[in-house]
Amino acid sequence: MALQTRVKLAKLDAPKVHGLDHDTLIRIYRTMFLSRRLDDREIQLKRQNKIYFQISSAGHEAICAAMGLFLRPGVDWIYPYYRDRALCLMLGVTPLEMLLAAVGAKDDPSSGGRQMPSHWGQPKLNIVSKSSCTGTQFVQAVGAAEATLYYEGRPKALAQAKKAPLGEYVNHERDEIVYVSGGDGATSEGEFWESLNVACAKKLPLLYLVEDNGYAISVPVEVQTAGGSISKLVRSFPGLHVAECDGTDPIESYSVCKEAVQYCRERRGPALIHAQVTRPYSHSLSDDEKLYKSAEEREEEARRDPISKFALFLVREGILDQKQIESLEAEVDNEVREAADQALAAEEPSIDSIRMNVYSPDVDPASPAFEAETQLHGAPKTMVEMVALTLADEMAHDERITVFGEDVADASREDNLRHVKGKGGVFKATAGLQRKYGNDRVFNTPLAEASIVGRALGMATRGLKPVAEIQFFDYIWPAMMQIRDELCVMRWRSNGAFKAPVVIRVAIGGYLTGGGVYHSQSGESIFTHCPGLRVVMPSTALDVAGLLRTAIRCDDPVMFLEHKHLYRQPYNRSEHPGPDFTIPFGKARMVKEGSDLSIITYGAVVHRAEVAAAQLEREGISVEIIDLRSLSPYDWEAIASTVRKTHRVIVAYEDMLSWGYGAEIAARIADELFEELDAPVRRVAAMDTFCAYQPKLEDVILPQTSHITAAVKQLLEY
Ligand SMILES: Cc1ncc(C[n+]2csc(CCOP(=O)(O)OP(=O)(O)O)c2C)c(N)n1
Ligand SMILES: [Mg+2]
Repeated sequence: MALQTRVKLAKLDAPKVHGLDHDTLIRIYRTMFLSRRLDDREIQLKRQNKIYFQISSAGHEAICAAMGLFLRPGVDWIYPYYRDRALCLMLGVTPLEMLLAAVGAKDDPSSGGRQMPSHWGQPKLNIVSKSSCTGTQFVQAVGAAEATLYYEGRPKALAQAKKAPLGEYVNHERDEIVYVSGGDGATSEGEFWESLNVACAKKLPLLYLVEDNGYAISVPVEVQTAGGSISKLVRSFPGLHVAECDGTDPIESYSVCKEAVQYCRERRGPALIHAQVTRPYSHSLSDDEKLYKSAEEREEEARRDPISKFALFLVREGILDQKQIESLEAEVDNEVREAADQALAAEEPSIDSIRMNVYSPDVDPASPAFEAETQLHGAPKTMVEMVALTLADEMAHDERITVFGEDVADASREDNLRHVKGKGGVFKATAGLQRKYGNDRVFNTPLAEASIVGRALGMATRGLKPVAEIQFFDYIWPAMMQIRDELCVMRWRSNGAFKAPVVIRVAIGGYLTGGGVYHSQSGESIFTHCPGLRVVMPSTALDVAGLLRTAIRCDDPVMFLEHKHLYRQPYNRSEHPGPDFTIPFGKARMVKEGSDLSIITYGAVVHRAEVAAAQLEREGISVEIIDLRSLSPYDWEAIASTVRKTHRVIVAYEDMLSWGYGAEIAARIADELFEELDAPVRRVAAMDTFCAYQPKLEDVILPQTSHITAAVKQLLEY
């Protein structure tokens, strides 16, 4: 291998320089230079229109190469960002693999041509797929570090995770650590602060590297960060080891990384390195730094360039002479040329492949494998009781399951458990679980929704099965980017290398009396609009049992919408259907057969439709009701067959009338079943405004039985 050829040039009995032997110093330089040359080559290819995007690691090579000496590929868990090329080279990502990503080749191991270059990801090296979002990685890395501690105490969970799909990449070692990096700009994201809070509170083995090149595109660091120094700001986090270094100097970086890595390995808590680096090549090829950086600044950066500085150092210290440097560089150039030639000749992904890995290829939650008979027993349970019972059943045999969110534990202060009944969720949906399964499996989180979902994703990436709770649908928005850009996309963007089988339970919906705009909203269509995510919304306790179990046993992210108004109703209770009762996703429930008209509905409107149908029955009108219960996927067969039977259809839903979930169903019926219709498709839905606190106002906003009855009569007049 080329690297070894060069290493032989060093004198075997050479003394150490700053604690580093000559081979290591040469290895660092070679990696830094290779990183720079790969950037240069990509820039050339971009200018020749042979690749489509370029973002460089130039200026960041020294700190990244130094860090790479301490992280162990396939053992430590790595959440790098796009300027970590030298680190990834150190860990074993090859120049060819990097250039395969640049050309968007089928065999690009990070994404199969789906993501931009420099979005690293390789499961065999524990390098977790990264998105383009600045900052999302921090909370995911927290989840990964929580998995480290969890596996330490729960070997059975590790064994179970290894048996699941992609289990070949599940691993854990006693002194492993998690690494996460980002730029100075990314530290302004809330997720950075949310992550530090949890990492310090839980003393996680998490190493942060902030690569501060003084700019976030054109925004200078003093505008980005109060006082201009992130390390100054974070020094008061308890237990956080903080160090600052010149990240353009590999030797200084080496000693700082060594100490920080050791701190994390010894389980003393998290560490943060603030490395001052440069950014000599503009933000990306789409940016021109001359538009906002002065000539003096750019000259100063050039003087600090890590590559030229370190080459000079090696010559001055007598480690390599000028000729040896030139020969090393020529060798690297050859390596890059060969890799580029190979990458340019590489096969492109097939057009058909675009649909692959949106969902799990291993577990199909809509398949007959999830059909099961009920074994009803015990007293009837409400919907909310059934949530807790189903979680308890599944947790009993699957130690990978963790349950967390705001207020979900019985009591965080364990001593109190002897004297108090316990909270177990604001709706009691998780009551008793902490008491039964321990506070490492069931725990409260800080009030920070992005980190709840991000942590869940980090745990799921490492093989756990998190069931996270978002207390109210109205407060899901801080987590939106973690859901839409991370959870939903993880499997697809890594071309099936990583997965995100998280269950997010969310209390949703109105009809509350006094809920108001922030405790009553719907909005399921926003999430059914996200490929990669399964969305279900049961309206009975029996469906809760079946669908929640399927959600947990499936291998995709699932949003499990629990209607608050239905939690404790007497009319939808059920006896326990047995510990293995599952219901396939995408299968509607026939609530009531009828012949004159069909109502397609779900959630709290199901019962309103039933009441309307009972009234209409007395007037001789026969209504068929379909409860979709699974919104993505949904049961088009059931919809089509009821429309073919009655030829008149109402789509009734609590979401907004315009662009709400039912609008799409109505559009598809009009589009594909037009010939079957004897009347236009009608929607009965919420007004396009907000749920008000005043009950009278809420009544007019949300769909009511009377609205359904009126719509039925109107349609029958056609
Ligand atoms: C959440 C999010 N907002 C905005 C962007 C657009 N964007 C990409 S990189 C970047 C600047 C990042 O700066 P910094 O964190 O300092 O990293 P650097 O590129 O300087 O290494 C911005 C604004 C993004 N990718 N993600
Ligand atoms: Mg920056």
